[in-house]
Amino acid sequence: MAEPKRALITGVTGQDGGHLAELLLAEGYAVYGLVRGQNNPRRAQLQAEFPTLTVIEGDLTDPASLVRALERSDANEVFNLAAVSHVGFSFANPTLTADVTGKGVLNLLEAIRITGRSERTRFYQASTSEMFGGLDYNRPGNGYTEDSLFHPRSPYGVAKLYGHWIAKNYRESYGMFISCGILFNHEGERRGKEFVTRKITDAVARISLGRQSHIDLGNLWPKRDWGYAGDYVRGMWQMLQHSEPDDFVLATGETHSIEDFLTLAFAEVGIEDWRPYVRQDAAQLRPAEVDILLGDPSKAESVLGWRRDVDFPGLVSRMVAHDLAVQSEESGTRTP
Ligand code: NAP
Ligand code: F7E
Repeated sequence: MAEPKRALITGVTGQDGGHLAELLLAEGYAVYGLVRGQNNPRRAQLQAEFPTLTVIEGDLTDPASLVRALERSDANEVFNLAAVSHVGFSFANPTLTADVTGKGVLNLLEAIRITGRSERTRFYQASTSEMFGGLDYNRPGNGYTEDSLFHPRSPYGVAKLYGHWIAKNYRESYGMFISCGILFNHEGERRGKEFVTRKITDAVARISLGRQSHIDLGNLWPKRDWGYAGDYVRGMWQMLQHSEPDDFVLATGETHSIEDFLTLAFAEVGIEDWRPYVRQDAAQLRPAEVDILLGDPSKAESVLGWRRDVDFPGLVSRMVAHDLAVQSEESGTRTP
């Protein structure tokens, strides 16, 4: 019987890490997940959900821990999902963001090289639409492609651009199998509540159950190309199964404002006018905003056969349904 493929996921405790672990375990992989910190609160949750996943302790800023993680997992496929990933947080923590989201990529690539794994390891780098910037003089037209101009608008976007280019450089310099997925916003039940979509669906559920009065938000006009995370991790995996390493945009080809998201989310609980429930919170404003993001996934669709199953209304609907179920259960357990 053939040996199972072995995958190492960094950022396994994050949104995409959970979806990807689920997919790879279902595909029969032996899955290893890098978990940071001496007492990470998400570790127990991860092990409860995926008992067959092997946790390896390590941190993208600690090169020796990455060497050990590669030696222990002996992974054929490495998915680098770990990052400081919140754009607002990156403005307040720019050096940390550069160290983890930027230089962390280099640390992991070097660890692959110095352990002699360059030729037998396929590497996925989690690049992002935040590299495009989406502002007046670099607007998306019919959608950003793999060849569009980059103009990042945050320490996060700048750090990701370094990660993107160092990954491409290692592909070109050392012939390594490295693919970069330029992923537009993707959301779902596993999304952190620090991101606007989940913050809204969590609040909508609480408001409808009388457990919260309003929601504090920043800018409501920015537009994003929002897809479902489960569809996007399938695309990541497809990139590493392809015959050649390359860069691919994953997006829906549609863009919607935060106001659009609010309208659909509140409608799910029968509230037609969301305005009385939303307050402006200056603390959520960023020093520079990304006005509009829209991606063109044609290359991934034609070369990889990637497609998305969940559309924008379907995404909002499943997130609200999930948060309603979570909140109802919590209310239930508190009822005497
Ligand atoms: P996420 O939920 O914020 O997860 C980030 C992960 O990185 C967490 O597991 C976190 O661990 C880990 N991490 C942070 N600092 C670390 C460090 N120093 N060493 C090791 N691990 C560390 O992010 P996501 O939404 O799943 O996104 C996955 C990747 O795709 C990220 O690189 C993100 O920047 C990128 N991306 C995301 C989107 C999107 O819309 N979701 C779009 C484009 C690109 P803890 O649990 O310990 O904090
Ligand atoms: O903000 C506005 C905010 O934090 C979306 C990350 O996964 O996708 C994500 O980055 C928009 C922005 O996501 C609040 O100003 C208003 O215009 O949900 P977000 P993001 O910044 O687009 C990209 C592709 C990534 O790569 C990142 O890792 O919503 N906004 N009010 C708010 N945003 C937040 N978080 N909270 C608010 O209260």
